[in-house]
Amino acid sequence: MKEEESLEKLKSAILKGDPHEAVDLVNRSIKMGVEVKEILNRAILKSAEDAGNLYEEGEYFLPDLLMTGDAINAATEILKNSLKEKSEIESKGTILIGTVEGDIHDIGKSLVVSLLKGQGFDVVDLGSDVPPEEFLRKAKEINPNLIGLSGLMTMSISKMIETVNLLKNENIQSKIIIGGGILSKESCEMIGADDFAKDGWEGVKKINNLI
Ligand code: B12
Repeated sequence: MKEEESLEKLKSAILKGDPHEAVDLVNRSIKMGVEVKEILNRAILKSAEDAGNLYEEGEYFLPDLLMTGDAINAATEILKNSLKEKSEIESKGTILIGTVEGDIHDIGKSLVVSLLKGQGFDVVDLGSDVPPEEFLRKAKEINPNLIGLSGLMTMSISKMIETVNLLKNENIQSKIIIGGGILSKESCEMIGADDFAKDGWEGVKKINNLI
């Protein structure tokens, strides 16, 4: 099987919501020497986008989205180990991260966590559906160099604004980066964050610059 064919099959397996086939195809792609970033961008993120479009068009329903989510989760779980392997000994800084309140999407955020750990950061992951007060409480406790807020839904933007406002009003000095496909330069300015990222690699690059 060629690289292209393997990634095409992986996309179909995810869209079918078949975690076992997805895992098998990720392993096969890795064995073939396909880079982790290629597997993610060309197959996993692409199928997530396709599933989202099918959902918007009324072709997919919530159960389909759930099955796709399971397959994405299973596929990314294997990649996380490869992303973490490069871990350095000395810490580059501490990062507090979580998905904002009302939003349970956490697959992308967890990938970013793995990428950051692989880059040598200490990461404290608050999980998903995290209230602004929880970000504040933990920020006061660990004094992170940077706080990352994740959100995939349009309505998460207002929660990001609330969270950033609370952190700033309480004089938290950590840099703030927001991530998720819905974000733009304009929404980033509106939210009051220091920067935003549409994907994990861009995020890591920007975090390295911010810290
Ligand atoms: C899988 C999925 C689900 C799964 C989530 C499982 C899980 N544990 O996360 C389930 C089925 C549970 C789900 C539920 C819902 N979903 Co949904 N879901 C998706 C889907 C198909 C894929 C998301 C995904 O995992 N992508 C793969 C990961 C790897 O990519 P990512 O999350 O974008 O992350 C990358 C970047 O964004 C970035 N990043 C992410 N976070 C951060 C943070 C920082 C700090 C940085 C630097 C970078 C960064 O780096 C990551 C790696 O590159 C998207 C479609 C899409 N286009 O995104 C819809 C989508 C996000 N869902 C949507 C909706 C509407 C819902 C529901 C409301 C449906 C419903 N009727 O109940 C619920 C929401 C429930 C809630 N309260 O949160 C909409 C949101 C629309 C909008 N604009 O508001 C989307 C866009 C689908 C669509 N097109 O309509 N969903």
